[in-house]
Amino acid sequence: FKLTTVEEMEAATERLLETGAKVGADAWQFRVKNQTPHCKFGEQGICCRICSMGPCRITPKAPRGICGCDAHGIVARNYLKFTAGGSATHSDHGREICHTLYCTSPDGNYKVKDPDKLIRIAKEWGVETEGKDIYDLAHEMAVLGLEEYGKVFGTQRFLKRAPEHTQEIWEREEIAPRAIDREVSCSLHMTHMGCSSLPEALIRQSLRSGLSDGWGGSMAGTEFSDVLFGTPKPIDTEANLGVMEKDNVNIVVHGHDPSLSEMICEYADDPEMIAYAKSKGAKGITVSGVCCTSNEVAMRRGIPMAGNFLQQENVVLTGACEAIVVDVQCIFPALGPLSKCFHTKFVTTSPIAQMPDSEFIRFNAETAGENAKAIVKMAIDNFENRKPELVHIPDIKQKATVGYSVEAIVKVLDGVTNSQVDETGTTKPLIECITSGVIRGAVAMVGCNNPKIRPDTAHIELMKKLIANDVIIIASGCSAQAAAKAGLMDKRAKDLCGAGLKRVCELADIPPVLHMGSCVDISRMLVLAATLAKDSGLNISQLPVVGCAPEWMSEKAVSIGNYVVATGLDTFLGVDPYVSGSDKVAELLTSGIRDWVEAAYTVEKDIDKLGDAMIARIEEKREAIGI
Ligand code: NFS
Ligand code: SF4
Repeated sequence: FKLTTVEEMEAATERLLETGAKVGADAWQFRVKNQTPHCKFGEQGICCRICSMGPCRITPKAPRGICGCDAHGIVARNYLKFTAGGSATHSDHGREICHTLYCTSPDGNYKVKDPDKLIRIAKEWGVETEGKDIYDLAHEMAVLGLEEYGKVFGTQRFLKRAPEHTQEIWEREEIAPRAIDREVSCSLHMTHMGCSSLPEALIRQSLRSGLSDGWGGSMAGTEFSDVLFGTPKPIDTEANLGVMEKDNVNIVVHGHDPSLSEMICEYADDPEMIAYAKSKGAKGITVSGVCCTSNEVAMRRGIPMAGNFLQQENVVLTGACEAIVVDVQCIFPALGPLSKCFHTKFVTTSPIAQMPDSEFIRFNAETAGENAKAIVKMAIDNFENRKPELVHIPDIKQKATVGYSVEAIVKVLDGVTNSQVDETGTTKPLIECITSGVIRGAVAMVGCNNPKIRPDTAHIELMKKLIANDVIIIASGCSAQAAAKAGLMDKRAKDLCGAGLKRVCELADIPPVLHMGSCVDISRMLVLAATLAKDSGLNISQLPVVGCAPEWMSEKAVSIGNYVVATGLDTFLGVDPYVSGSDKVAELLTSGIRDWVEAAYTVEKDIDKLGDAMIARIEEKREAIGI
């Protein structure tokens, strides 16, 4: 067993770019060159264009905008807008899932696959479940879920899942999120010309808006996706471009909402469709994924992961992609013109993400079956249009075991300790591994990749370093896919761990990097942290657990950072969130907010130092609680 190196992945990309050159294709590798160096004002967050007296830029000679706003106000406003964008995006995804739940019926496109989980959430929300038809309950819960977005009074229902201490902090600091949409609106209100310019107020609202995502919209997205499509359990799959199959019709699903990708997988597996593909000269149909929708279907169906964010153009460059089917978020508009250089159909499906040079097949929960069937058929019909001379699928892939929901983690770790712990079905065995020092702590590795960092290296190198130091990794999003591509989700990667973590991997039969799902599934990590805190009697901020997004790029990632920090977990970033233009804002984020929420950010662009800083923090936390 050997990990795939970043060099090997880059060589595969180089070979694909050669194909691209033949057909005149553009790629991010070239566009980055055209865009660097980036605008310094933008990088530092000191450019404001929220009113038409501007745009205003802060310089030593011009320390204030025309309205008189200083660098601190401008940077903090930009930061809050960035957060609100991310929070809106995740949460709207959650809303779509609630809507899909509302569309379930025993003989329709969508069914309730995990009724037990639905009943569990209903009980948590104080909804009567006794003697109720499961579909009636699903519809009732869907409406209640949707109401969380616009509730007139009160705060998010899921906040009750947090330990008392955390809830008290949120109340005390006035950051307990109210209606999800309200927090987004309120953020945009605060950042309007002539509203807030006090950094403390703007950063506080950033935390609140983030929390409305993590403990609101994202959590609804995760929980109700599990109800609809099943709660993930460990399952074997593969990752990297080599999962595409030369003789098959290749359909790549890309985006975020499992309502679409689940349906595509369903129809691609239909004997009638497979027979149709064979009639067109293919041996079968392969569905693989890119970005978070890939994580969703990998976790639940073992659908292979073709790659993460910065690999999305590569799937088209293989010349073997019949259709790349997208819904929302993180989709390069570049896919339109790129697919025109090949036979690939670029299929957009959501009114929220419409792009030039795509074929728009509007996907609705109500007509999902027909829509998915039409898309699969379109891909099959396109097989004969392949240009064989352009086909090259890099022979590069790794095995991965994925599907570690909180429920699954609790289950696999039951019985890893041989001592007094006899309470099964709790996180106590994991806590014992941590308190005994067999595992030093845990890092939640999340987020995107970004050309500002050599893609995937930070994820992979940090994970290697951490597991060698007996730190277990939980991963999601494109970080999880980086791990899978490298081979870190292969159970044999246990040999790269320190002795303690290796033993745990053997006893529990797990890889050292646990795939917890998509980015909305970072809500699973919140639930895990809350459960660990409750089961151990510690506060979340006392746990030797931290979060890390070393290559993040999107607004969603900033929203995530805010809710992870506001939940009490220190968060380590490898890319600066455009705040270097204000020492006040930078100070607040890296230290000041610790007084509010018991955690803060560390920004460190040197990846090795970032890893050292995380290990040091974990050891500090251990020492503070005397373990
Ligand atoms: Ni997350 Fe998922 Fe990837 Fe980044 Fe985009 S796919 S929601 S934002 S790029 S990790
Ligand atoms: Fe300039 Fe103030 Fe208008 Fe921003 S709000 S563009 S700083 S005048």
